[in-house]
Amino acid sequence: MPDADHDARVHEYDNPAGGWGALKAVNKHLWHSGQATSNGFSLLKMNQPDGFDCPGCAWGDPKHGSSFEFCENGVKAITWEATTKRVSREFFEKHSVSELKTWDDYHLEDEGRLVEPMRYNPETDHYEPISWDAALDFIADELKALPTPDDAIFYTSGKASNESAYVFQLLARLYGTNNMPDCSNMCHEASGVALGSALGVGKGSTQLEDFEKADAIFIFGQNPGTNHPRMLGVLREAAERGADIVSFNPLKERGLEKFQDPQKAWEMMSNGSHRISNYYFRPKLGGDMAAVRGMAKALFEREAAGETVLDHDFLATHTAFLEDYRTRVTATDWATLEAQSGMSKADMEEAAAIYARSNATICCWAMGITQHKHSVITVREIVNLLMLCGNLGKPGAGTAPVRGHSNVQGDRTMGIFEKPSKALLDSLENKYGRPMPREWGVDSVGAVAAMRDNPGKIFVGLAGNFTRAISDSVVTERAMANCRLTAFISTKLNRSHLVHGDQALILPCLGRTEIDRNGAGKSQLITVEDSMSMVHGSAGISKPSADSLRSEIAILTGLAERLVGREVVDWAGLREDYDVIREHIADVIPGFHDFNNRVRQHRGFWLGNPIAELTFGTETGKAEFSDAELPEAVIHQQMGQRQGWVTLQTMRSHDQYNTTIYGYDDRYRGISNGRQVIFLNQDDISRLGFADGQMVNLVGESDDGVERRADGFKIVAYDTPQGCAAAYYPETNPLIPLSHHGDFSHTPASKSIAIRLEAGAVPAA
Ligand SMILES: Nc1nc2c(c(=O)[nH]1)N[C@H]1C(S)=C(S)[C@@H](COP(=O)(O)OP(=O)(O)OC[C@H]3O[C@@H](n4cnc5c(=O)[nH]c(N)nc54)[C@H](O)[C@@H]3O)O[C@H]1N2
Ligand SMILES: Nc1nc2c(c(=O)[nH]1)N[C@H]1C(S)=C(S)[C@@H](COP(=O)(O)OP(=O)(O)OC[C@H]3O[C@@H](n4cnc5c(=O)[nH]c(N)nc54)[C@H](O)[C@@H]3O)O[C@H]1N2
Ligand SMILES: [Mo]
Repeated sequence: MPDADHDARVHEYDNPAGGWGALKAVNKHLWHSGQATSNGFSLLKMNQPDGFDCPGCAWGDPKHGSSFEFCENGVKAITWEATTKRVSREFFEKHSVSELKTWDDYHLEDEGRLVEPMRYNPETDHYEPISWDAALDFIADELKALPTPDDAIFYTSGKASNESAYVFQLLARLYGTNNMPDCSNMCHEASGVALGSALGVGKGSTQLEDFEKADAIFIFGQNPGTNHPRMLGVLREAAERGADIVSFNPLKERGLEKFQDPQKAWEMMSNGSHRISNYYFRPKLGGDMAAVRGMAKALFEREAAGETVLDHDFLATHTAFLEDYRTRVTATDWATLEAQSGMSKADMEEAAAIYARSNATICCWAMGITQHKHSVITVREIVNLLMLCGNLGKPGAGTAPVRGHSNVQGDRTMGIFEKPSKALLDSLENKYGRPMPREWGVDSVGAVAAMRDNPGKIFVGLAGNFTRAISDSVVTERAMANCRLTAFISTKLNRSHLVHGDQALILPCLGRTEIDRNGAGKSQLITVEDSMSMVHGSAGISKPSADSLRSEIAILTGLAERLVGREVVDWAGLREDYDVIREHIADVIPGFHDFNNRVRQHRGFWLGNPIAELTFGTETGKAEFSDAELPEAVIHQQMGQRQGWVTLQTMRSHDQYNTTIYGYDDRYRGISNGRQVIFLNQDDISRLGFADGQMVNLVGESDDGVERRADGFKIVAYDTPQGCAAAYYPETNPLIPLSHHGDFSHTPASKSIAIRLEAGAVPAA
């Protein structure tokens, strides 16, 4: 779907992140929603104890005090959901599915909220209304007709609440499968795998309070100015009290440079700002493992020269395999580290010196680390670094994998996982007295491969836009079309509804901002878990967009009644009172005792983390060093050997939430009115024989016979390291082969894609 209507413009943007630019954008989005006043009121209830959890990112809420935190992108998330526009049955009557397939992501979602269940009619190629009962009967009958439950796939996006996620995994497992891929498979999976193997728990170890105590905060591969804007306030406070903020990013992201706090009147009036990072390192794509290893090498060298920089007590008491690691690092020469990281030895030594002088260090990271082939061993390397100076289990220090979707971490805690632990399955069996499936299921990449290779499957999506979010769009779309049924529980129309199986259903649900009332009229509470393992409640405050909408839980329990019956679980009881779901959770999931009371305490409760007590659930009972070898060559080195090729990272613009596109601007990077741009280093543009502003087509690898391309991109000369290109996701997903994913994590390697450029059509004047 090349976007012919938009021609991106490029301009200088020197302003800080936040500030007046953010206020202006908020104003625009409030008006676009069609209900500026009530949405303005809603904002005051966002992330408040008696309000709803921001449906944006998973950054934590403070435990103390009031926290009206201004966040431009939080505003976009709520105004996008709380719009006055509706996708009615007349809309579907007017537009065939084939026609809608030619629309871009922005225009599909901008039509407004879905209002009633719809079923695809292959004869007319239109979606047509269907009653809730008929829709749920239909899915249940289709699922029952499958030869084996393992022919069904139940996908979850991280927007789903703890209660929805718990009910969804329960219905899937009672039905008989662990095929539960989720968006985490495309996101922080590598963090979970790496942290689990190094420390015994797959979650971060820091709390928000730790950011107030850290001497140094390292930020690898994350763009908080756009994706976690509330983090900027915390970073700014840290910078103000003199902590070192050290960024590692190939791009100079504005939010990591300077921030104007819209809540500080004086700063706004004087148009001032505060700097965020005082050190900014620019590795090449995929170069972080080498960069961190270089830091470790510098520390070992200083020790060998007689200095004491390591925390010897910590290392002796709490860690295992240090000597294997030291041997590996010492044997790695600086030239290799420089070539692979794209950083100089002096830079790595400087980063090590900042680290060594800090008494408490936090390492944050996000997609720039996890979406590579060698992501798991890169996360392990970051943990290695933290261990060297004892930065685990003490205030102001630890790991901070900054999560994406507002409840992606909670969904996993609730058991949404294709590789469930024995403990979880035993606990479910104990509670429900039924055998649980023991064989592991498919993850996101595995689901596409399964649907591609074996027609006749059923795909049920709880939130999200799977078809658009996963890699290899052409292959994925063919795989979805192979299904006998695709069904999505959604708030907005997206491409996953249009690339359908033989049969297809859209099941529209309430959003998080809306009041969810039970049969007796009582408003219900849901809960979420943020990146810092804080669990808190969320209750909508606005009137539902349509009376015909159902809550996710009403839809899921309705399906469960039909599919697995009422004998094992009183699904109606769960539906009528989510407190009852929480009682089930308290019985099955560790850490949730007395759930209903604790979640109603001011700002909820902390699930705890054994690492805070220096307890490690590993085989050795200690924090384990990884002595993994560096990859032989990372992707930018491989592309350097191939004439005409560069490495592409796919990232978010400031005007999008994953596949939800709010607009065509990327303010901080100076782009407006278009998304089809490719950021390239000027040397690469010249070397490849193109010109700044020229239109090109992007071509990916096709050695398996699949043609991979994305057409109609404008070249933008940009300050990015040589050989390292950047463009927005999801338009670039057709370029990523399904098999190009992280070792041990299966996360599509969305930040290291091999591409070449072809001259494209010249745009009409
Ligand atoms: N407004 C908004 N908020 C969001 C989202 C959204 O789309 N919009 N998405 C949510 C979700 S699900 C997630 S997972 C998070 C994503 O949050 P981020 O991880 O911040 O998302 P990306 O835009 O993918 O940004 C990746 C950053 O890593 C850098 N990078 C890329 N490759 C490398 C590398 O090899 N090394 C280093 N050091 N840096 C690299 C890029 O230049 C970019 O700054 O945000 C969440 N919050
Ligand atoms: N190339 C590339 N691909 C990537 C990434 C990348 O950086 N590069 N990032 C990956 C990452 S980190 C992630 S997390 C995935 C995201 O993958 P997903 O989570 O599957 O995608 P989203 O775009 O967040 O889903 C948007 C849709 O969710 C539905 N929705 C919104 N709110 C609600 C709600 O409250 N309830 C329900 N039931 N539905 C709702 C709406 O219909 C909307 O259209 O994409 C991944 N894909
Ligand atoms: Mo994500």
